[in-house]
Amino acid sequence: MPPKRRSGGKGQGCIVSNKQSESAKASSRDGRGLTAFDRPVPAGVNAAGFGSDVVADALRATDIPYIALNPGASYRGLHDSLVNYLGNERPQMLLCLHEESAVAIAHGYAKVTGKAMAAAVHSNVGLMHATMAIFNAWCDRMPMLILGATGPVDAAKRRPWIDWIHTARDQGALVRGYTKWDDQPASPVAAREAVLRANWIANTAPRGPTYVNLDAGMQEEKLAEAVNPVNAERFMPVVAAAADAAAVRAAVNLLDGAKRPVILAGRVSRNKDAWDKRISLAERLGARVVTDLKIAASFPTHHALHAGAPGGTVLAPEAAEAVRSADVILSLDWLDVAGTFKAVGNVSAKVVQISVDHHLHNGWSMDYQGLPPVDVFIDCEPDIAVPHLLDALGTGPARPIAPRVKEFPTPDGDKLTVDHVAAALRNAVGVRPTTLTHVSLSWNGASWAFSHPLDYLGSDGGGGVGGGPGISVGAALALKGSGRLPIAVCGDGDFLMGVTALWTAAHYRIPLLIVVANNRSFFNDELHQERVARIRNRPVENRWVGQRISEPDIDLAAMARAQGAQGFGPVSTIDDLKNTLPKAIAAVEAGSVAVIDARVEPGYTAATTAAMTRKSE
Ligand SMILES: Cc1ncc(C[n+]2csc(CCOP(=O)(O)OP(=O)(O)O)c2C)c(N)n1
Ligand SMILES: [Mg+2]
Repeated sequence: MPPKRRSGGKGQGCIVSNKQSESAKASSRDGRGLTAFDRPVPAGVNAAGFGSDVVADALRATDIPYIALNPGASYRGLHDSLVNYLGNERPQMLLCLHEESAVAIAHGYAKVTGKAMAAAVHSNVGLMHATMAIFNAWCDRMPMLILGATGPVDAAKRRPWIDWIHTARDQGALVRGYTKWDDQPASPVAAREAVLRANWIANTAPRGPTYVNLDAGMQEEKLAEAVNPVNAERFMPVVAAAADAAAVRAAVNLLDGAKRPVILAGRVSRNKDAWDKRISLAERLGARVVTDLKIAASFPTHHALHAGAPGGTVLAPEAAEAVRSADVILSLDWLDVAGTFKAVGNVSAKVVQISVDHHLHNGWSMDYQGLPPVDVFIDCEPDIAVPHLLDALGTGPARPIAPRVKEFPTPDGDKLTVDHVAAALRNAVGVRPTTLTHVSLSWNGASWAFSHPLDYLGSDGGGGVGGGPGISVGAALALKGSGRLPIAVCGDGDFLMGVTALWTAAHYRIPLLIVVANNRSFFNDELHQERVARIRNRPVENRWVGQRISEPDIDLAAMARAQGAQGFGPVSTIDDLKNTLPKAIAAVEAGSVAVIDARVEPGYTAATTAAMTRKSE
C-alpha cells in the first residue's frame, strides 16, 4: 500500500503564475503520475526562506513533472527545498542509482513527449558520471534541464577536504561541447532566471540539454528579504518559426516537376497530425521515402512508398537505389545527408534541406556530420515546413498507390536468433499498441512495422552503449497510463552497462518489458576485429578474444529480480521464448518491469555483417 498522500509545503512564492502547473496536477490525479510515492511529512514551509527555495520555485514554474537524481551534498540545499518547500511534487524526485541513468531517463521521457524533464547531478563527480548520457541526449537533439552544483564558490565557506575536491573552477566546461547553454548563477534571483532560461533554451528547436550549476553557498544562503515575484511564462515565450515563403516556392519548383523524388524522413516530432501530413506530401509527390533506425519513426514502414526496411548501419538496397536514381531529394532534417550520399555514391539529385540543426553546431563535437550539397535550404523544423509545402503544391495528378501487405523476414534455422525474438514478440503482442523504446544493434529493421509516430523512438543518439535501459525507463514513464506497451530490446552489453536504471522503474512502478538479445558478447566489436584480421591476414577465429561476456555467463534475469523487477530466463530455445513472452507481458500489464534473458546466437543482418567485415574501405 502506498503511503497516504500528504502535502509537504506550498512553494511558488517567487513566481506569479501557476497556470501551467494545473496540467501536472491533472496528470497526477488520473493515475498516470507518481505522486503516491515517497511522500514527505508536511513541513509547513509556506514562504521561500533560502536561495534554493527560489530555485525550486523556478523549477515548478517550468511545469516539469519529474526530476531524476542521484543525491549529493553539493545540492543538499535544493534537495531540502524540493522535499520540504515543494513537498516533493511538481517536480517529483525520481531516485536513480547512477547519474547516467538519471540523465538517460530524462532523455527517454523527452523522446516521447518532446519536452524537457529535469535531472540533478552532484558536483563535478555526479556530472562526470552523467556525461555520456548527456552526450547521447545532445546527439539525439532531446531537451532536458540538468541541474548541477558545486561546493561553495566562496572558499571561506568550504568544508575542509570534501568541498575542495568537489569544487571546480569551470564545471560547465565538462559538458559545454554537448549542451546548448550553461550557467553558474551567483544569486538566488540570477538562479531563477537561469532555470527559466535553461528550460526555454532546451525546449526551443533545435532542442538539447542545458546545464545550470548551483553554487552550494548560494543555495544555502538565507534570504535577507523576500524576492520580488515574476511572471515566469513571460520569460519562456513560445518561439514561433515559419518557413520562408521564397524558399518554399523554390523547393516546390524543384519537387513538383520531379520524376523520381525521394524524401529522407529524418528528425521529426511524435505528433500524429504531422505524421499524416508527411504521408500526404509523399503521396502528392509520388516520392519514395527512406527512414533510419537511428531515429524515431517518421513514416509508415509498410506504406507502398517506403523504400526498403529502415537501416541502422547500412541503407537497405532498395533505399540506396532510390537515393541513387533520385532527381530531387527532400531531406526532412535527415540525420546525415552527406554520409548517406557518400555511402550510396553517384548521387546527382537536386537537394532540398529542411532543418534548424545548423544553429546547434559547435567546434567541439563533430556530430553535425559531413557538409551536404544543398540547392534549396528551408531554415525551420520539418513539421512546420511540410504543411507550407503541401499548400504551395496544391492538388496534383492522382497517383494511385497500392497498399502493401505487411511482410516480415522468415527467421532462419531452429536456433534462437534476434529475428526469432522479433517474430515471437510480434506474435505475443498481437494487436496491442506497442512502443519500441530501444532496439539492439543486432535488430533487423525489417522485422517490425511502424505505423504511428510512437511505435518506435530511435536509438541512443550518441552511440554511447548503456543508454538503452535508462532511455527505456524514461520513455515508459512518459507512456505510463497511455495504453501502449513499452518494449525495449537491449543488447547484453547495453543492458549490463545501464542495468541499475531498472530499480527506478521498479520503485516507481513504471511498467516496461525488456528483452535482452543476449549473445554474451560485445559482438559489434567482434565484427570489427574480424575486419582488421581480414585486412591484415591474421586469424579471424580470434575475433572473440576480449569480447565475449561468458565464463561465467551472467544471470541477467537475476539482476532484474535483485532490483524488484520480474526476471525470466535464461531462455535458449524458440519454444521457451514463445512460452515466456505471454507471462512477461502479463507481468508488465499488471504494472511490473519484466526482463527476459534471451540467449541468442551472435549475428547481425547479412547486409550489416558484410558491410562491417569487408576487406576494403
Ligand atoms: C560507452 C561505450 N563503450 C563502448 C562502445 C563500443 N561499442 C560499440 S557497440 C559495442 C558492443 C555492444 O554490445 P551489445 O549491447 O551486447 O550489442 P551486440 O554488439 O552484442 O549486439 C561496444 C562495446 C560504445 N559505443 N560506447
Ligand atoms: Mg551482445
